[in-house]
Amino acid sequence: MDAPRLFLMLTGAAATAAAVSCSQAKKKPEKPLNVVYIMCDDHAYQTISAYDQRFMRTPNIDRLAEEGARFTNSFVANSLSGPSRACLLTGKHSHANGFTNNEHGIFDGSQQTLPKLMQAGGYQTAMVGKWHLVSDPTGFDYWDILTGQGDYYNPVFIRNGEKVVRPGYSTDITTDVAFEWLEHRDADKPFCLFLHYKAPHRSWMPDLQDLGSFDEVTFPLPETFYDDYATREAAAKQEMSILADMNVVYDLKMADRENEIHTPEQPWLEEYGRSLYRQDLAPGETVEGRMDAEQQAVWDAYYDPIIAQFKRDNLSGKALYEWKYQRYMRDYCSVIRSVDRNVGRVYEYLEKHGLLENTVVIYTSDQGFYMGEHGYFDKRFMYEESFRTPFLIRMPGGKPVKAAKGRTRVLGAGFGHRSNDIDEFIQNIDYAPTILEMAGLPVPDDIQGESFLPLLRGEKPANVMTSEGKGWRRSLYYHFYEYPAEHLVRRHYGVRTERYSLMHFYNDIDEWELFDLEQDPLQLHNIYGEPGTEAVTKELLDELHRLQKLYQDPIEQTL
Ligand code: SGN
Ligand code: CA
Repeated sequence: MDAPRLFLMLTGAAATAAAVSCSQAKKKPEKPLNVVYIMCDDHAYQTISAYDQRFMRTPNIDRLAEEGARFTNSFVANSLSGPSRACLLTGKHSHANGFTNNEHGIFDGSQQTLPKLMQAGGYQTAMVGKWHLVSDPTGFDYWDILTGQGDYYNPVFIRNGEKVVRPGYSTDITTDVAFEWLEHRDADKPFCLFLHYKAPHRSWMPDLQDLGSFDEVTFPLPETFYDDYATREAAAKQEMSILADMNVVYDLKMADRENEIHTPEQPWLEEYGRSLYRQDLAPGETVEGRMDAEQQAVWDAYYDPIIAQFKRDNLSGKALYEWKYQRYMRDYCSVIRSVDRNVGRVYEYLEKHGLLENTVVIYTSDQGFYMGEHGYFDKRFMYEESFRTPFLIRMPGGKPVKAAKGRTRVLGAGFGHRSNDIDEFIQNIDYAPTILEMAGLPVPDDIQGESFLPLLRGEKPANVMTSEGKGWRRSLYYHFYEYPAEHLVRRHYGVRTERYSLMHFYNDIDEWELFDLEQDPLQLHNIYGEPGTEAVTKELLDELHRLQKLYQDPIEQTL
């Protein structure tokens, strides 16, 4: 098939924007559309200032939204790395693409995927950075992936099957590798680049130049920080509590070269934390995935006085809990500074090479993340903070999208409405069909997601079968499987509508939770089974069953 043409596929506002800014190019042949898909690992929308201004500024990421659209209701299908990546690649829910959890999953790379379909449509495809799907990537002309979770310092990559250790900081290097590939690509063909940063995954190790960036900041505690989980048994049953489970050594770096920190409540955890953490730092025989001596010296010079102070203060109880939160936020936000800087580098590269006019740039994360809400870190739950994921898109030409008036929805903290906000529900199974449609390529019938390109054109799409007939999606399906496993979040599935979120935790627990997001946006009060909720519960259960049938989730058979 011929390389697709940008102006054939983008009609309406976005295409006009591109056409106007390229007006002098009328006589020149139309340029095909390129795709740069940037995905971070665990990037909470709460720490993107386009979404939330309580914590930090991300000017480069925000710029993408200003020159395109901000999706205010963007969700994942299964809030975990491998499964999310599999949803992106296939446009299908976890049970359908076969990759349900990180612990036992091996992605079946022989199946139909987005990069393969792009290749077949004349695209050059590349995957750079975190892959996390165990089997070797397929469908990419070039792949250069971090091993497993990847390392922050001097990371090991596998480049088309061959091991390469690259000195420096992971986020910078991942961008450098992408630039290197762009330099050597065939400029006569369009490209689709997947740029997947490891950052800001646990244990939130900042670039040396960003150490201390937030030392003067005292972060506000989230409203639900002291959640007592009353009415929510499943919410209480987890190991992702900042107080109880975040490790002061492994996560918060409170061990210097000589000393061990002793926490009476969890001595084994501290021990585990120390060996893992210092191992990441200490230069061993090689620096693969570890710091070299010079990097370590800068690192220790920053942390040593903080460790000394921590020991002197000998905090406990509430004071320790809040101290942990502040340290967590400082490290995490410092890691994001480098991500934002690198998004700026990508933008500059595209600008310098005249690619901004015909390249769509997407910024997202593999899932949301808790920044202390409900007292948590990590993700997994169908609760809003981890069910949602940021999704910002810069359209070719850079003109803000004029979104069709959406319906008013319950939004999270810090959202103020903008004219280029798209409020309709999108989910990560929609990315593949959207990208295909943007590229002017056919979307195979077995893809479960829907293209949201019409939303970007300011149109109201009518392609999804909803409970009320055809229209755009009015409910979302979710299914999380990784249990028993780290963090101990129980298996659950559920449905979310504009107003309600219903979830069922199963396996070694049988718990239903229902939230009225209009009355209780913070999800503190489970109203499942309360008198007066019978009708809405029935409606939601019907919708849940409809979605499980539609997507053919085998769990439907057990209900
Ligand atoms: C690691 C982390 C977990 C995290 C998972 C999954 N532990 O196992 O805290 O939930 O990754 O994250 S660590 O001790 O290795 O840091 S995911 O984003 O890859 O799904
Ligand atoms: Ca992740």
